[in-house]
Amino acid sequence: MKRDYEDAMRLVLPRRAYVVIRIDGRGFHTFTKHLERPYSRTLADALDRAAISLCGEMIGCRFAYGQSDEYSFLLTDFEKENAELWFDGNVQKIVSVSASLFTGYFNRAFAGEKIAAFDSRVLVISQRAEVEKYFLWRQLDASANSLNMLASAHYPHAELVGKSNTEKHELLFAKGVNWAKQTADFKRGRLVKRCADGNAWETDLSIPVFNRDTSYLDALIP
Ligand SMILES: Nc1nc2c(ncn2[C@@H]2O[C@H](COP(=O)(O)OP(=O)(O)OP(=O)(O)O)[C@@H](O)[C@H]2O)c(=O)[nH]1
Ligand SMILES: [Mg+2]
Repeated sequence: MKRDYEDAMRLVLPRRAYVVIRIDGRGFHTFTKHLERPYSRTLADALDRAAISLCGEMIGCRFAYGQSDEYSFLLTDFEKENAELWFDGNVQKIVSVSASLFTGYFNRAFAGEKIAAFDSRVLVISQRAEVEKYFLWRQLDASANSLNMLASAHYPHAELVGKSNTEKHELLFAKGVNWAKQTADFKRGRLVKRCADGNAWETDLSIPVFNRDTSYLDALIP
């Protein structure tokens, strides 16, 4: 049974590569229906608390980047000769346990009536420059999401369909709303990184625009 059926589905990550685990809220369009619009601090705080707890459980976690209803964790196993890979790189273990831990921690922190669920996926990236691009990509998505959320808090969906980002900025401007003046972490996302003591984890809510200040990610990616 084990060899014929379990082992047949056993997928293992390669060693000494960059591993990204992305966790994303399931159906959060509906889950967040009654939350603060455009941006909910309650939601962001609960996601941050869950990310901090998960960072502390994963082997080889370097940092995590969060925005909207998602968090991406970077794991590495090559700084030391004998460094371990979380669950020895067993993909099914990594995605199922990361999703279940994050879900548990989030629901405990959020303490809502409905239960939130999260999916998890794992990516392997071989080149450092591509890891940087991955996080630039998620941050571009953060800004796009944040503009859409702001626009849809002021205009009905039908008026925004097919509108470019520039047009959305203009529509908001017409109502005296400026996206640029919104809280930094709702525009750029948030980071969970190790505290100076090297043990605990903390959030950074005032991260730069990654492709404007490249030194920030540069210092974090091994
Ligand atoms: N009210 C509110 N909603 C938010 C906030 N951040 C994210 N969301 C919601 O979360 C959704 C996340 O989008 P997606 O992950 O693309 O879609 P989803 O509905 O979660 O669907 P799946 O991820 O495919 O399961 C957004 O569409 C928003 O509706 C927030 O700060 N406030
Ligand atoms: Mg989602």
